[in-house]
Amino acid sequence: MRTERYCFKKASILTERLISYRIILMCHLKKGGKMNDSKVLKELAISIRKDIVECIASIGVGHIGGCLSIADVLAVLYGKHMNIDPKNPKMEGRDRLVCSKGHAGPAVYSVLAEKGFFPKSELLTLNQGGTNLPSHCDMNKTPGIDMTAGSLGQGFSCAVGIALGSRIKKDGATIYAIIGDGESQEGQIWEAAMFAGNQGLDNLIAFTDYNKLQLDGTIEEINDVAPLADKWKAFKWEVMSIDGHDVDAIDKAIEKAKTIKGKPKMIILNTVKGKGVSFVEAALVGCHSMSISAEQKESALREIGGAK
Ligand SMILES: Cc1ncc(C[n+]2csc(CCOP(=O)(O)OP(=O)(O)O)c2C)c(N)n1
Ligand SMILES: [Mg+2]
Repeated sequence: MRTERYCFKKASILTERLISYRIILMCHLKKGGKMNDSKVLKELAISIRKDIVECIASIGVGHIGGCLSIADVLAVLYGKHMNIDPKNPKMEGRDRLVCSKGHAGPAVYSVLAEKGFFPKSELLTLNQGGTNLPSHCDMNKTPGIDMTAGSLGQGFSCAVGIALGSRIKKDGATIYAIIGDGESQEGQIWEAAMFAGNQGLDNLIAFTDYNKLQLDGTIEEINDVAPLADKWKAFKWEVMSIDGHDVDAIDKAIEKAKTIKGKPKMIILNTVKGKGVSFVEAALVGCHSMSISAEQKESALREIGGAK
């Protein structure tokens, strides 16, 4: 009995220590600390990937490929750059993220849960009756989701509108948007891009998840968007092209983007659809929406690794 109580006490102390360690690290990042940014962001990306797998496996099928490809950019945005408050998701003047490729909802839910917008256990309710986490992003359901998306092309237009509104209000917010490379075939993307470029919306930082795959084939064979950088430049955007899985490169690109005035910024993320889980990566176009068995879930979690 005494031994049991002793073990329980020890376990609670350990848990408390782990929690406070995480809080200290997160506070450190919030204050703009540089020490070990890279290590902490990489760890956050690992946690996000594991959460994505758990979340999608809970219902057995989902857009796992396009979720895993944006885990690193989400880690850098939410781990370091975004001015947000999980206790006050509608905070005035907060930075926004519009995930215009709204089918990557589970990736955004994972980072929101990591940040404490809602309990991580809710991830296991994905797309089930009564859930706050539908398969595609819905701002009326999920705390921390800034724009409903899913009909490709539309979210990005909303991001441009939010950036314009924020500039008029002078609230100092930075508006971030993530669009897909397949999504970039939508005419609406280019209408919004032209408007943002002409308005010189420098509070808008967008990312293209350039994973070279869409729902039913490669981007190149279906309707090639290359040369992507030249297109955005022609629309009066500042453009950078980086390794979308290198958290340091993503961090540096965002830092640089924030200093560039007078135009919107596009950061092209060269990514791998399904990044981090080899059977998902290997499925190529088949990983767009994929079923995940209990065994596959376990093997994916083992492969992603990490401390938790
Ligand atoms: C207007 C519209 N057309 C079609 C779809 C169906 N759809 C959902 S995801 C997708 C492919 C998107 O490809 P991409 O943007 O490259 O996404 P990722 O590779 O990042 O998953 C399609 C065609 C949609 N959601 N909206
Ligand atoms: Mg794609």
